Amino acid sequence: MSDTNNEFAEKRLKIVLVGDLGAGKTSIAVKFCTDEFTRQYTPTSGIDFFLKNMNLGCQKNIRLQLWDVSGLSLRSNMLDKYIFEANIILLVYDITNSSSFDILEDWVTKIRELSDDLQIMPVMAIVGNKCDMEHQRTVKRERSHRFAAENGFHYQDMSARTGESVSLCIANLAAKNLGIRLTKFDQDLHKPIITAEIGDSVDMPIIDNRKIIKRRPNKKQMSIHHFRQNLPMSKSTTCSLQ
Ligand SMILES: Nc1nc2c(ncn2[C@@H]2O[C@H](COP(=O)(O)OP(=O)(O)OP(=O)(O)O)[C@@H](O)[C@H]2O)c(=O)[nH]1
Ligand SMILES: [Mg+2]
Repeated sequence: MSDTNNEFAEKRLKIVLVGDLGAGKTSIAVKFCTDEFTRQYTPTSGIDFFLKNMNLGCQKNIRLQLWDVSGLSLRSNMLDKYIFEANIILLVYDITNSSSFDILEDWVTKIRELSDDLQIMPVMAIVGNKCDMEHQRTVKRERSHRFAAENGFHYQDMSARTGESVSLCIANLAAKNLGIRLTKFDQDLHKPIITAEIGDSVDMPIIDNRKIIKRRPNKKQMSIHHFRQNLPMSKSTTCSLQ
């Protein structure tokens, strides 16, 4: 097949999200696929599926299937089916809840047992979710980074609420899996436009090395349009009241 045809040939990746109840797996999948977030917690029963097409660098038409596994599935006899032929597994924990981090050890052990027969090992990443609540972090960074390094996994903090690093993390892992090199420009396309609710509990101390200062009291919403440094029109970060 010629390079041009190859560029448009559909590629599929199966991405499985696992981790404790309430860690934020569904919220990450929803944010990634629809750019929405809800505070309401509705536990996933069994498994949910999400689909998104994306372009990565010069590779068009990548079909990402997200398998959103319930936190209860650690003890389910369906888990082997859920992770079968996975290309990427995201092990999600909540940075404000230590037990959600501790239980990752059990998830890793179980997945390793079940992956024994697999021909291709999936790319695995530890995801520290809810990083918009940095002030309530109970799992030390060194601990989570060490755990990832000891197991040979990638590591990423993210927030399904603000969207920070959600798309970028998945794009980077997908690109790695497909052997695609992403330029800084490609990566910038996956950085979110972050919406902060002023006077609310969202804490975003540093975004792209720029400090965001919350002003209060103010009940209005502020959108922080986060212009990307490398785009032609991007010279600054602007804030606007809606
Ligand atoms: N502040 C904040 N809250 C979040 C974030 N992600 C998820 N939540 C909240 O955490 C709760 C649980 O999120 P879910 O995405 O349903 O958790 P889950 O991992 O899918 O849980 P199970 O389906 O039970 O396994 C919900 O109330 C979400 O609104 C985040 O990044 N920041
Ligand atoms: Mg869920």
